[in-house]
Amino acid sequence: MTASTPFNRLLLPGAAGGLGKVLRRRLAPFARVLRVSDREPLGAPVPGEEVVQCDLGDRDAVFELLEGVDAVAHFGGISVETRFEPILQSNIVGVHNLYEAARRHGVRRVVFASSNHVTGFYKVTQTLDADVPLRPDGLYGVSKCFGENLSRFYFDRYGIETVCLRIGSSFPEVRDRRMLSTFLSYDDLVELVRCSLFAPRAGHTIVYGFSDNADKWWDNGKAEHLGFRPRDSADVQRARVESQAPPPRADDPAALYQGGAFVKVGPFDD
Ligand code: NAI
Ligand code: 15L
Repeated sequence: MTASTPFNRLLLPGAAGGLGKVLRRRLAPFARVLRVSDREPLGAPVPGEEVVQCDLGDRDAVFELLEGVDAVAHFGGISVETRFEPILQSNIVGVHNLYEAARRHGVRRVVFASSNHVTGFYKVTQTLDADVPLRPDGLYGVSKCFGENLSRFYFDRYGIETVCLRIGSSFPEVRDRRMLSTFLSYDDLVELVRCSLFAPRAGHTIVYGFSDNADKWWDNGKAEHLGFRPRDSADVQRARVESQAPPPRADDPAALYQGGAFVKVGPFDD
């Protein structure tokens, strides 16, 4: 499979989300049919699209969703720290439903939107690679650890390839000082997804998703085979960001740890 031989049917769960809306527009050339899905309404399909409204927590619906699909770019789920119940349904039960359906339908490759929050309790002074022990910074991060481990199992046991994208912060622009390290531009996100879908050999790969920012926390040396080369950088927005707010207190946990404000959220169920 190369970029010149697109997939027959590529599935995009999470198509109504912030990143899903971007990918819905930009992944179309990668497949004969782009099947977009979310539990929220998605509007009418454009030519070359199929639209399926589906909750990932519904096992039978997810089984149907994967019918005829040969690759998945999975961007659906809870994307912030919150109570355990919604995280359980969307990011744990939902991801299990997705992989079981992928196995039964013979899907070959999944690109899984993991998160930097699987290692959010490392200090900002540390440089991490794909092999560091996980240190999630909340229940959301723990659920992404589950997705990474589940996808490892489905590769070792069933041969379904997955590229886990430990995305930093992918937004239209750099919003704060932390994002000077974590920023992933939309163009670089699309390129990372393209590389992850079409690399001749993916196996089970973990890659951090960040642009060519000067202040780096992550080392993607173990994902060289994807061929991902970011072209953008947060640094062109540095002056604006630094003028907007003073530096945080050095003893603020949100400044000490890579997970930023996520390390201070919760608990929820007291
Ligand atoms: P988002 O919250 O804007 O979009 C997530 C989408 O998933 C929503 O449209 C929501 O309706 C859908 N969803 C949630 N639970 C569902 C369920 N049970 N069934 C079906 N659909 C469900 O999040 P965003 O920013 O677009 O992120 C997309 C993915 O990338 C998420 O998995 C997130 O964890 C991950 N990610 C995003 C980062 C970013 O900077 N935007 C950073 C790290 C990871
Ligand atoms: C994430 O995992 C979230 O989905 C996203 O909304 C951002 O908060 C991002 O991490 C981040 O760390 O900036």
